[in-house]
Amino acid sequence: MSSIISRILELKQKRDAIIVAHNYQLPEVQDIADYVGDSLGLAQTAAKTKAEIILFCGVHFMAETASIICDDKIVLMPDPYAGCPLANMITPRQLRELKKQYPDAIVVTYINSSAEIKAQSDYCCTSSNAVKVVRALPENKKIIFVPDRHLGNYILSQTGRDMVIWNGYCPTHQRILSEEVKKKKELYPSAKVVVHPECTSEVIALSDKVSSTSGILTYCKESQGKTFIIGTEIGILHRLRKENPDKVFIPASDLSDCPNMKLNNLEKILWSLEDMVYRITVPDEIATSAKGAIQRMLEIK
Ligand code: CIZ
Repeated sequence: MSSIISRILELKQKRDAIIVAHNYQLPEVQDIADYVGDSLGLAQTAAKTKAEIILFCGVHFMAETASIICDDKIVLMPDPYAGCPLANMITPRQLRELKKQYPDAIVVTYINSSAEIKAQSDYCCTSSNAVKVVRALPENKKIIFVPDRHLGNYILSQTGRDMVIWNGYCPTHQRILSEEVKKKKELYPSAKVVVHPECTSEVIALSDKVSSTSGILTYCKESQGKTFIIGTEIGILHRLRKENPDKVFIPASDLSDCPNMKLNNLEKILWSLEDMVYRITVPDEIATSAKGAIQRMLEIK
């Protein structure tokens, strides 16, 4: 074991910390984590832990969500600059103005958003439950969906609901081009194409399965298929290959690499535990309203 890993494990015990890592993190970060998953799974794991400190390896909105759900714990991020461009594509003022334009609409917000945006929302959703959340809302109601236009359009295609969709997008998923997916399909004709709903509608149209990261992992594990073309952030390939050594996983694009997700590394994890930085907190008033939107989502069965 490398000295950096043994020092992290030693400090983790001393500080009473757990390390949780998103499915898009660097392989060595995933391998050292106590739990690897999607943002909601990570926040729920954090909420259940008895550890005092949660070292959250992901991007800022994910650590914020953990801090909202587990307000009695210390949430640390190894790199405070690991932000999310999609979450930054709508500001609280812009959402306030949109709500004024459609005062009767129900606001559904993707988990990839800041705490302030969640606080102004009626419901939160993740990529795994977005369609279910929207289907559960009264049919006569208009729905404002923020901030991801691709996930919004995917929900619209599945539900046919009256939706106002914000024009945000994830730059990493936007880089997955339908032309590239077509070429990969020609190279691997028996492969299943499995994509994330943050992909463009052209890419989604070429897929066999559209799913969140946890859904992608489950689908590939349970499928009889042997080869899969994966349309999401390439960090997920590590877990897919580790959990399915007899299957072949091909990235839909080599460019779908999120630079923010890759800011966390072993050195920064060690420094974070040494110096107890960088603490993520959310002001009480914002946290209480944001928690309401998250709880209403969790109540939808
Ligand atoms: O909720 C998450 O963690 C994100 C951003 C994607 C996914 O599908 O897991």
